[in-house]
Amino acid sequence: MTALNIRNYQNSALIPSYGHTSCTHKNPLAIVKYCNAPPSLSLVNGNMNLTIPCNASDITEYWCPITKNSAMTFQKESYVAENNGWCADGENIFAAYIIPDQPELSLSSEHAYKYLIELTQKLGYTNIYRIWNYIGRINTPNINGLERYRDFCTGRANAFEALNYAPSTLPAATGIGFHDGGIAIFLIARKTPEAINIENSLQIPAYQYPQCYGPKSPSFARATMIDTQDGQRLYISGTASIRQHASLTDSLEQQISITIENIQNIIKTLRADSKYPKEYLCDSLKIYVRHEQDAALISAAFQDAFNIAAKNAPVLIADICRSELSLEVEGVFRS
Ligand code: 3EB
Repeated sequence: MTALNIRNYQNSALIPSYGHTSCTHKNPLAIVKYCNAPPSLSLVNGNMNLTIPCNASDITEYWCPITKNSAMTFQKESYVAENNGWCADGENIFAAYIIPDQPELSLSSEHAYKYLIELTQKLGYTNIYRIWNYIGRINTPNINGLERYRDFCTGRANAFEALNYAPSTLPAATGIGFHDGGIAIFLIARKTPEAINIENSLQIPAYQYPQCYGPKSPSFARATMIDTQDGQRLYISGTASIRQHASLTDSLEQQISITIENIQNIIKTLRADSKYPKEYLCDSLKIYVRHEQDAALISAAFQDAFNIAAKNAPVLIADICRSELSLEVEGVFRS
């Protein structure tokens, strides 16, 4: 496997967009469909098509490189097998791994993470700046009685430890559950090395959660920011109603307002630091809602709080990694 040497998109980054107007999603590296279908990977017109099983939603997400000159076209290189694949443009890579369902998940999760990290190293896209994890039946026990999310977290942490990742170098991530399937993991990475991982002063780092949440803590930062040829992009991790390490779940309204404050606090902290830009605009959100009947209230609150149109803030009906939580929200902001 050799990656393109042409840095035709130097210092660009992959961002998601949604909907069906093809002109605004020109030349994607990957298209992710969240719909009622089994997990799958395929190559279509030179880009990767990834299906994530999501019973109650039908969302299409396009991963395109951003550049100042939007008319620019670029070469792509890709490889897709049954359970893993990638598509790259010389600066950016989108890589995915599907783990078939099984009674115990930590060893296969460790293997998938090692595979993906080593793949990015081999191809030269060493700066992994954002990861997504979609886990079938996330809140149910595995064959040994350990919750499947905690089982997955163990394997993921073991992979990062084995590859000598210091906790502070872990990128932003999302951990979400769908009704069936094993695990689908995808990541975005690039050749330009710098990334800033950001924590939230209202929460303890996830990688320091106490053991009551599982044998190994979740491996992710609250946000990752990278510089691009078109300003900064801030990738906010899946964010929920958690303060320090405890879930706050008195009411749905409380979960909404705590989650909004958590995202706002990350941005507020950046704005207060003279090293970083002063203004951040919301490019897109992805809103995960456990109970379909809560979707309208939750999505209206987030559209309002972050001044974002509904078409750029899709709602997915999904399970959240802590069974007591009703929502989790991720997003991309620009400076
Ligand atoms: C939390 O803050 C909520 O395991 O990759 C959010 C984002 C959550 C990512 C992950 C989990 C993950 O702990 C859950």
